[in-house]
This record gives sequence, structure tokens and C-alpha cells, in this order.
Amino acid sequence: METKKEFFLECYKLGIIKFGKFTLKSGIESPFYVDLRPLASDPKILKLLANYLLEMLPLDNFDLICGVPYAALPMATAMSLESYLPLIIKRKEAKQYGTKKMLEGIYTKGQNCLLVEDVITSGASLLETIPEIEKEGITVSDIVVVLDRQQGGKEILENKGFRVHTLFTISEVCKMLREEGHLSLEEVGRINDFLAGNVVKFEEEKRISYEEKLNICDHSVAQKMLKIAIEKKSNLIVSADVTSTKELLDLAEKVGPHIVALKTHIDILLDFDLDETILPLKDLATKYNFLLMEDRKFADIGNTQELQFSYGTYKISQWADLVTAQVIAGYDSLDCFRNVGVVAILEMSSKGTLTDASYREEATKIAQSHPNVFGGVAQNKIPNELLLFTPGINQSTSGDGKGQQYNTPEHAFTQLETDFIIVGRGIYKAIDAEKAALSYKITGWNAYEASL
Ligand code: S5P
Repeated sequence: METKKEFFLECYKLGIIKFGKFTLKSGIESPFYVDLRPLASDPKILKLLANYLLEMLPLDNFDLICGVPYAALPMATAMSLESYLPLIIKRKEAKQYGTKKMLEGIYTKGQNCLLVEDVITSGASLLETIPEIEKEGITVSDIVVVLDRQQGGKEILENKGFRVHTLFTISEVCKMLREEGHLSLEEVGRINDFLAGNVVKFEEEKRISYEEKLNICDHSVAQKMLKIAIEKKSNLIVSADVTSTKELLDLAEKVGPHIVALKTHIDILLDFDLDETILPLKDLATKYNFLLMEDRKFADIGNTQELQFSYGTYKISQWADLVTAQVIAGYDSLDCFRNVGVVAILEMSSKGTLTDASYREEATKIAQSHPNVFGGVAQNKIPNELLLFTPGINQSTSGDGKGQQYNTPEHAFTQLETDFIIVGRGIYKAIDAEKAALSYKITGWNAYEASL
């Protein structure tokens, strides 16, 4: 047989352990992630593993063998085949009908059962499994474990009187991988910190610059926005939530030189007129080089959105460079937005929003896969290939008493790695809107540069 190290390196090739930054169920960040299930996909390795595990054990002590579900089931089966120890199966949930038994197979009271576990961390799943086996009158004296994560589980079980045999420990594994050049010194340091119970410091990943984003965001509107951002040294979008054409045009004139886009809610204007409102607005957009973003937040079936986009009073498709849309109606509902860029609403900024993590995850999948979508609105990081737009930005207040929740530009760039901040009342309600826009522009750009 090959050496234990050679054997481990074969196992490693199956992808059973990964290094990086992983958030565990508990919320703790771990520098490694272990999943031994792939071992069962290679019969030769599974057979070898069974023999390595059996070699460590006083086999005469056992009448039965049982794996902790599910990952250890194939391991226990392979060990049974190699040793002729009869296998019993422990259920995860009791059957809903029939016998409601937790243990399947042939056994009698008083027999001693060897327990097999893939990975031991805190020992919790073993502590749950053992009483359920003992309830059937079977004793457990020994547990065999493939990998000990060295987080206290082994000691807890030993203190309760069980003999715990482990094939590999995480330290041993790291030593072998370091010797083979698979792990850097920094990674080993982080793993040691983690095992010692210290908070692990991960290298801050550098955010991607606008120049680099130009190479990965190929939608034509994304390209335009990025080029304007670089040229104007601005990542500011002003939300022009005003109710008359005059106020809208006045604001556009003042903030135009400092922004990448002007965001409108065109349906709040009391005096909208395609010629009187949009023509001069388009002229200002050309004069100051900014885009028009209509924050319509479409949220209907494709056919209705198509009508809302091109018909009615506002004829958005005739003038907007980009629009916002919910993705709640599914992928196909976004097909109608041709000739514009779509920024998908992945998450809202308001208190009590229903856009929780699982919604965001599904919404992000649609945004990533739809060719009309180039960005997302969110209060969390999103994948690099999408541009991130963050509203709810205000330097001087944390809320508006109506559910809006504000963050600072610094938060948006350092914590969320946003690409564009959207500011409404912080600018258009300021005594001097131009001065306010300039201040947000400078703060936003400095925060962006500092985050690089
Ligand atoms: O989650 C969101 C999404 C958007 S687009 N939260 C938001 O506030 N918005 C919009 O951003 C909102 O409709 C408004 O036009 C702007 C924020 O305005 P402010 O005055 O609160 O800065």
C-alpha cells in the first residue's frame, strides 16, 4: 500500500478540502472548508480508505458497524465489505409509516457497534446519533473518524468515555499540503489562528476599478457609464425626485457637470410634456455628458411592461438610456427592454423590505443571465460582472421617518464595493444643490479610490 501521505494527496485531488474564506453556518469565517463526500465517488479510494480506517481499530470488539448519516454511509458500507462486520443503518428522520424505527438492519440488544464519522468538529452530530443507537439496546464504545477539524469534538467525546480514532487531523493535513506546495505560509498562519480560536484576518480582496470593469461589463450602457465615471471622476447619480419640469431642468443644469446619470421618476411630474420636458433634458444630458435613468421599477408581465415602456404619456423607450426593473415576474419579463440598459432591483433600502437573502440570490441569477441587464440595485455586494447601484445615501441623516434607511458614501464603497451612489434629497433639498452635488461627487470619488 502507498504511504498515508500519498493516499491523502490522492484524496485531496478529489476536492475534499478547499482553502480561502468560507462563512460557516454559525456565521464564523473559516480559512478552510471540508467536504469528504467526493471520496465515495472514487471506488478505489473508498476501498483504500476503508482499509486505512479498519487498520486502526481493535476489530474483535465490534459486532456491528454504522455510519453517521449521510456522508459516512458509503464509508461504513465499504468498511463492512472489507471486514465482514454487519452494517446497520441509522435514519436521519423516523419513517412516517410502518415501524417508525430509527435503526435499520439486523441487530440484537447487547451488541457493540462501531460508529463511523467523516469529519468531527464540535462532536454535535455524534452526540445526537449515539443516544439513538443506545436506545435500541446497542452499545457504542469506539468511533472512527476520517478527519478531525481539531475544534474540540474529539475531546468532548473522550471525556464522555468513548474511544475516538482519527485517521487525519487538520494540522497534519496542512503540513502535508504545505510540504507539497499547495498551501502558502499565510494560509497556514490563518489556519493556525483559526484552530487556536482567534479571529482570522483575511487579506482584503481588492475591489475592481472602473477601468477593469470595462473589460468585463460588455453591455453598451455599462460601457458608457464607466467611461463617463472615469472621465468625470464621478460615481454620482442624482435622483431628481421633483414634481415640475422647471425644477427638474434647473436641477439638471446645476448638477449636470458632476454626475454620471440623472435618475428620474418621470410620473411624479405635474406638467410632463414630451417636448417641453424631455427635449431640453436631453440637451442638458448631451451638454454635460450624463445619462438618463428612469427609475420606473417595472414589475409586471412582459407584455404589460412592453406597453408601459413604449406607450402612454411618458414613452420611456424614446428617451431613457437605462431603466430600473424588478425581476419578480421572471427572466422573460425583461426581454422587452431593448435599446436600453436594465438595472435590476435586487434589494430595497427601506426598513422591512421583503428582499431577503434568498430573494436576492434568485434575483441575482436572473440579472446575471439576462443580456438586457447590466447592473443591480442592492445594499449588499453583487457579482463583479454586474454594476452595483446603491441608493439610500445621505451624509447627514440616517433615515427619513418614512422607512428609508441611509448609509454614507464611505460605507457604500468600502463595505459594499458599490459602483454608483444614488443621492436624492441629500442634494435636491440642499440649500445649494450644486455645492451638495460637488461634495457628494468628491466624497464618492475619494471613497472609491480609497477602496482600490
Ligand atoms: O432600494 C431602493 C431603490 C431605489 S431606486 N431605495 C431607494 O431609495 N431607491 C430610490 O432612490 C428612491 O425611489 C428614490 O428615488 C431614491 C432615494 O432618494 P433619497 O431622497 O432617499 O436619497
